[in-house]
Amino acid sequence: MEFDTIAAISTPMGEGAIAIVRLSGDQAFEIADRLFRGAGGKRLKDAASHTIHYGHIIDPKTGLIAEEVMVSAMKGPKTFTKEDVIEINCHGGLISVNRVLQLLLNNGARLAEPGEFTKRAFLNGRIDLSQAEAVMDLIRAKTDRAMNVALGQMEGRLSKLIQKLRQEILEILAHVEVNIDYPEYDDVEEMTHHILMEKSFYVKKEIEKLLRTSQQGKILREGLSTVIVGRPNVGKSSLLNSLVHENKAIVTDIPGTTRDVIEEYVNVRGVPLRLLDTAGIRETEDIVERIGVEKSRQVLKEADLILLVLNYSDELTAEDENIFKAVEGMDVIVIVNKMDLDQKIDMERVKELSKKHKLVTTSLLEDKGVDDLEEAIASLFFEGTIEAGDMTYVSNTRHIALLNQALNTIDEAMQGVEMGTPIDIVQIDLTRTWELLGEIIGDSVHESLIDQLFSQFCLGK
Ligand SMILES: Nc1nc2c(ncn2[C@@H]2O[C@H](COP(=O)(O)OP(=O)(O)OP(=O)(O)O)[C@@H](O)[C@H]2O)c(=O)[nH]1
Ligand SMILES: [Mg+2]
Repeated sequence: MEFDTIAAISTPMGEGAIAIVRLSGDQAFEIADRLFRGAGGKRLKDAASHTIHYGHIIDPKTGLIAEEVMVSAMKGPKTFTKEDVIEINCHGGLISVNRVLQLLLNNGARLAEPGEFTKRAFLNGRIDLSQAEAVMDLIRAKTDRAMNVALGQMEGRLSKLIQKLRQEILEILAHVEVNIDYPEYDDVEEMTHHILMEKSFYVKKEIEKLLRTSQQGKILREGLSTVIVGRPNVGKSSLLNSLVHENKAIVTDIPGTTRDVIEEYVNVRGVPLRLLDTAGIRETEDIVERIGVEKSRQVLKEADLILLVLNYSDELTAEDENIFKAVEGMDVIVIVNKMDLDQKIDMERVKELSKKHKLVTTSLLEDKGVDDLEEAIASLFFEGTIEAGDMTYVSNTRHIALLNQALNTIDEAMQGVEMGTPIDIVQIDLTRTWELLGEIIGDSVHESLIDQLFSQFCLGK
């Protein structure tokens, strides 16, 4: 395919040591050569591919030096977009990169839309749609695990699986075709029935397996939203600090220290957590604290996991009991903290309240019990549901929706066979399943969807 030549700043806006302006398209070398003056008058178009060159960007109108640069020259097809690509490394700083970009735009390049470089990689057949989406996930990954999932997807792990399933469906369709073309053979019908059920069952199971990973996939990508709650002064902020191994939250002996929700990302034994420390929940006259308490109640509702902290050296109060009520039915780990002090809490009552939850005891001051807590978090996450370490995770909402639809259509096909529905009706359901799976990797997707998907990317990617 032939496209015009696009340009964009590919590094984040702001000050940095270097910033990169990227050009992609047939004219990339020509346009760059209009502006670039290398040592000894060297032209980029004569340079060997995948080499880097020192020189200056000259404004052709004034003849003045606009910027001192290093230019990477990469000829297609072994580039990100499969097109000719030029990357101009400028000094970091808004003025300098913008100046270079402006000159490129004045000399034949067009400003790229968000995601247009990746879109070209897709349109030029270097990657499929799920791989392109993985590029975006990779940029947004907040945890190591999320990064690995995205990398796996970018390498095409999910694509291969989907292709395999589509191949299976094609084979089923071939049998159906035989049945339609040669209905006069009696045994054909029986055989088709058998093969159809067997293969469809396999495809269905595989889709279900993928869908089961989707919850974990989402968590791996965004982190398990984990909220630390409890009365003031029980040690919530101390808990956040000990889980992230850093003093991120202010800890004092004054009840009501934390006023706003504090957010930190941390990896606990392979489980990515988005950890939220909240203001201690209590009735209060202090207006700032009251807003904080209200926020605590709100984040509570959206949590995947609750760490409910109690004070061993204090009696249980009505507020503690209320917090238990508020988290009923959620995944909760109850933490009885300050074990180093004298007991005042009624442990029998705590155990009763924690019947459906995990219970650990800690002394955060003495750094005791944190291991047990980490263990409890990891086992909650990995218990039963998650399988081998490097399996393929589905984490993208668009993929999940398509897989769900594919599951429905294959179900309908199977029900049709069971009920003796005419085979050409079954064929329609099977074909639809094949198409839906194709949409995941970008076969048979509508152009407007492609535009919309890529527009979610950042500029210059
Ligand atoms: N003795 C003892 N003190 C602790 C322990 N954990 C925390 N503390 C102390 O308890 C006080 C309160 O700790 P924070 O972590 O600020 O408590 P919090 O729950 O965040 O309090 P608010 O933000 O006010 O709701 C501090 O003085 C901590 O040093 C513990 O295990 N033992
Ligand atoms: Mg606090």
